[in-house]
Amino acid sequence: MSELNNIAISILDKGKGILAADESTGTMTKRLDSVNVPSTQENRLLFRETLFSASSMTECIGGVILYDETIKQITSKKNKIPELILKMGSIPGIKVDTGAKVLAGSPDEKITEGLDGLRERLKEYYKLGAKFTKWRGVYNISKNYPSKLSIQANAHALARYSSLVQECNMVPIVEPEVLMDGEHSSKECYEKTSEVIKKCFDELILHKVNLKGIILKPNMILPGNKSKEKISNEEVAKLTLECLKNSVPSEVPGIAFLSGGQSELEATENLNLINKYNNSNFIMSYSYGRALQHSALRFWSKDIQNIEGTQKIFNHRAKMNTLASQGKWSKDLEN
Ligand code: 5MM
Repeated sequence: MSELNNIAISILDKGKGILAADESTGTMTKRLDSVNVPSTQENRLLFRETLFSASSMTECIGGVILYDETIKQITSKKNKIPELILKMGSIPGIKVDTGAKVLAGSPDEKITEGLDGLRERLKEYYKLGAKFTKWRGVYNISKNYPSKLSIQANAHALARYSSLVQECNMVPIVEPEVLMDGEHSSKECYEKTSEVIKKCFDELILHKVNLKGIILKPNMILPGNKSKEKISNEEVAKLTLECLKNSVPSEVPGIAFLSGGQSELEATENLNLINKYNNSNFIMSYSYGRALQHSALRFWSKDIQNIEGTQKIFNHRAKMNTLASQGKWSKDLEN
């Protein structure tokens, strides 16, 4: 079991973070549509291969979360994708949930599916080279939500998933994402996120998950994106730290935040302040999708053969976030 702890720590060690490149084909198609690039298998591979062979993969990216299609693809240089990631000095991981579906009994909410046949799929991914996995539960905040039912059902699924993943000798990333969408206040985000995370740990403990061998991937504490409330980055950092200190058991080695729709700069600045104020033993790093790829994707879309230029942009974002994971980022480094 200390093997799992070693994997978790090596993914997040020395300011390293995670590249969440696990967009399902539907989400990736939306991303590519937004920059007018056709969403073909070849283009999805080309963009991802461009990122996975960038130099920051060695210095900054401790792990990459892949999607089922990507983990099975072969690069232009005839390498398997997990081999390329390993060769660059990073660790391949895989998203194993099959998506969030309407929750029966509370149809305005979602339950993440994918437990049926999971044990067999995990064995296959392990053979393909995955050392860690990801499962995301989603919760929306409004007057009556998240309901007890969605909090309970998603925590149960996250725990059953985690326990199967550890049985297969991989590290589960546990991602309960309280969405930023809505008019809610930062106080409501704080309260709901605390409740969601506490319930997840109750279930993880019940399912005998080794907490030293997981990574938690939570949202930061922010007001909703349609809220009138404005809070400073310092407040975001302090609220986030307080929330996690009160809801995450101390055995958990690392916390890797999702960006959740924050701009690239906001996600970096907030992470930096979190690390400046962090007086816990948790490693606080990043597992960003949009906040690592947005500028790189826009640049790449103008000329999809400009590998070097795209990598330069991606390397910069990765470097900024790795500095932020150590509380060493400052705005002037952005230029
Ligand atoms: C990369 O996006 C992942 C979701 O893809 P699907 O919705 O297609 O399954 C997502 O789970 C992601 O890993 C996290 O939400 C973090 O991404 P952001 O963009 O919020 O940092």
